[in-house]
Amino acid sequence: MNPKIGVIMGSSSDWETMKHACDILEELEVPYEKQVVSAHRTPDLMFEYAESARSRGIQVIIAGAGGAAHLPGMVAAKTTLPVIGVPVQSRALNGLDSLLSIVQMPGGVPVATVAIGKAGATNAGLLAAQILGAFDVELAAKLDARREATKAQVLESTGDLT
Ligand code: RP5
Repeated sequence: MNPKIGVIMGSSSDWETMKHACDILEELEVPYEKQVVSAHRTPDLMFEYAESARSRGIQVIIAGAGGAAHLPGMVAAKTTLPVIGVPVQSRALNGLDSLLSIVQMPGGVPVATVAIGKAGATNAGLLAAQILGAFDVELAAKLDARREATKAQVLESTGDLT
């Protein structure tokens, strides 16, 4: 199956976080691709990736980066595909730098920014799937079933309060 979601990250050191987005896409059987694309170290590749994504069949891009996290915003500047930005938890500032770099986009060039770290990456996978699920009843049913399972787990967890 051709990939529908592009998962990119600024460094292989981001993989520990970004794998959680990919885990969700695997679980939901959404075809995706993953690649290291750095805004600062491989800027030409970043532009080429963003410019060619739609013609290659990509429908949503998930971009994770840490520190001076320019990747999601710069990719969004070069495509009108939806871009979801994942702030990776940085060593120096715990990801606050990543979050602010990604979330404070100028009006006109949106990046859907999720939480810092693992929860954000998980939600990026889910949000990407939900965007596709707006036009895909089978995928929407899987997402609904996942929500039901989450609800059941929370309800059952009261039993753990011993
Ligand atoms: C960013 O710099 C990357 O997204 C990564 O989060 C951070 C550190 O990269 P490495 O020095 O670990 O390659 O561009």
